[in-house]
Amino acid sequence: MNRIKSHLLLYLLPLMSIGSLSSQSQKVLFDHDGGIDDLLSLLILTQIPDVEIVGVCVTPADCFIEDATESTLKILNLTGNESVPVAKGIVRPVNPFPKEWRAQPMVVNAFPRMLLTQENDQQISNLPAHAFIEQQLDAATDPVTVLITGPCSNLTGALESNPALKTKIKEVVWMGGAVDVGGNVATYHHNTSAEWNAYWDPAATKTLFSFGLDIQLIPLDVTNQVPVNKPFLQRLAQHFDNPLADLASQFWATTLNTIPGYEYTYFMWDVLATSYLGIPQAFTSESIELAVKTDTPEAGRTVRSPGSQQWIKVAKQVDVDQFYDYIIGLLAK
Ligand code: AGV
Ligand code: CA
Repeated sequence: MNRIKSHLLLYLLPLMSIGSLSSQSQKVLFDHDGGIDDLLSLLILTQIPDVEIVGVCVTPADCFIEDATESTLKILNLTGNESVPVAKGIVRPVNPFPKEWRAQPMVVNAFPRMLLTQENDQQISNLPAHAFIEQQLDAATDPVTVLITGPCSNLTGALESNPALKTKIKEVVWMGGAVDVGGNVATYHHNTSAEWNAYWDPAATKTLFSFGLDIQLIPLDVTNQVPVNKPFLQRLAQHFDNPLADLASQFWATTLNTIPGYEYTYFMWDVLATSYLGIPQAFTSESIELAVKTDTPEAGRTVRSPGSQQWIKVAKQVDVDQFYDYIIGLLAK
């Protein structure tokens, strides 16, 4: 009898530890805006161990919503996530992205693997993204990590509507802002001090910082350290027999013709922010009191502002090798 019991225990132990791991899994609400690296971020997020994606929002910022929703549903389908709900954003931009950038995701939907993958429209929530976030936070029993790789208008809208929901948020990880480096907004009526996600809706950025949330910013200060480069693509290409690595390689290949005049390099902006969920130890951050400018010519600028009491964790450095290795490891496993 005892022998049987101990055998049973041996058999059950691994299952029990899996069970306790999954209850410790990070619940993640992901709000992206359909750029190539946003879609790559979704692909990568699905591969991070112990992450449970509780919903995906698509903000019509660096994309056209139809294309980006299609890509989102297909990526979720390809990775076995057909039950994750998807919500479309309807917040309008104050400063829209250039249309040439917004059209980039159209290309990826024409890749053979994407054309051959079904999308499940049943996954689409009947709520617009800001209301969906409100609903998801309201229903959450565990703290939720909100990962944002586009403008933050949906989360700001949700918390404006119901400020008490901020207690449901463990942490906001946001690719946005530029603190001690120049921005990437190069357009009329701007002095290039802002980053695009913060500039798209400067007032929403300002409000987000005022809620007193635990915000981990992944600004240009740190994303500038991780360009999409040929050595990385060559390493990933070695794994072309792995469908996910192959697809990701093709996504990244479309970014090499980044439009001169803005910047010549496509960075792993959003992918870096996403990796923070898996390898936070690779990042060095500084807690900084920030403020957000909302007026021309520096709308959307995130600036040091001692005394503002808006303490934000700002990532300043990343272990670049660890980051690239981590991404290859996730996509090629
Ligand atoms: O500012 C970086 C943000 C990231 O969320 N986006 C791209 C990433 O998804 C805007 C952006 C800046 N430069 C760009 C951008 C470019 N050259 N092409 C497309 N989008
Ligand atoms: Ca983005």
